[in-house]
Amino acid sequence: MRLCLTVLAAVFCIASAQFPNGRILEPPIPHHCSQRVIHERTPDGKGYLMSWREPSLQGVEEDWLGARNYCRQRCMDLISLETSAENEWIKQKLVNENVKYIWTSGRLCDFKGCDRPDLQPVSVNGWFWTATLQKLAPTTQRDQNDWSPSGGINQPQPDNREAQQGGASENCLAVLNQFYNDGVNWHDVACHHRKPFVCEENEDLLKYVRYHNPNLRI
Ligand SMILES: [Ca+2]
Ligand SMILES: [Ca+2]
Repeated sequence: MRLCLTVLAAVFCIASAQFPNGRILEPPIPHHCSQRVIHERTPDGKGYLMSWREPSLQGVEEDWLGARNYCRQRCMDLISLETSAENEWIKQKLVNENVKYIWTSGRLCDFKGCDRPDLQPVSVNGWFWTATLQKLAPTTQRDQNDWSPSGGINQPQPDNREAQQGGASENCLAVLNQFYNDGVNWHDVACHHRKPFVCEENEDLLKYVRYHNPNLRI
């Protein structure tokens, strides 16, 4: 399977290859979309939900897929940090609100279709924002991303540390707040860890649900 190029396709077709353990990437649920909670809006009007501010999520942390699915059921997805402005904006929230870490939608391409020439080597060119299917800059372009210069074994991120130590591959992108006394910045982390998360409204999911539910206010 290739990386799906449209979000409507992505709603249904990435899941099987990405999550062989039977869990799926879930589609939006119209009534959850219409009742989605927005904690913050950026100047361009896009809405965000912070899991730690949501009373129904008190004490709840999710693994990467669980967090994505919570967001997607609400016509949102995990936050994608496409611009430096958005990155700095969310980092300031983590500092101000004393949040240790969050999941983002960033992921290393690690499934069927990732042998595409432009993704090679995958450890450098294979990171993308799953919410928008937009590639990140190569990990070697340190001024075009916010990977931490350090981590659990004092190596620049992404270091795939857990796999190096015999554990799971670190295929998901989290923002960590001084976890290794290394600032607030990006780390590759194994996707099974549970963390708070930030959802960002997803225009394509909103469009899709609006189109199929013309009478619902979304
Ligand atoms: Ca974004
Ligand atoms: Ca790491």
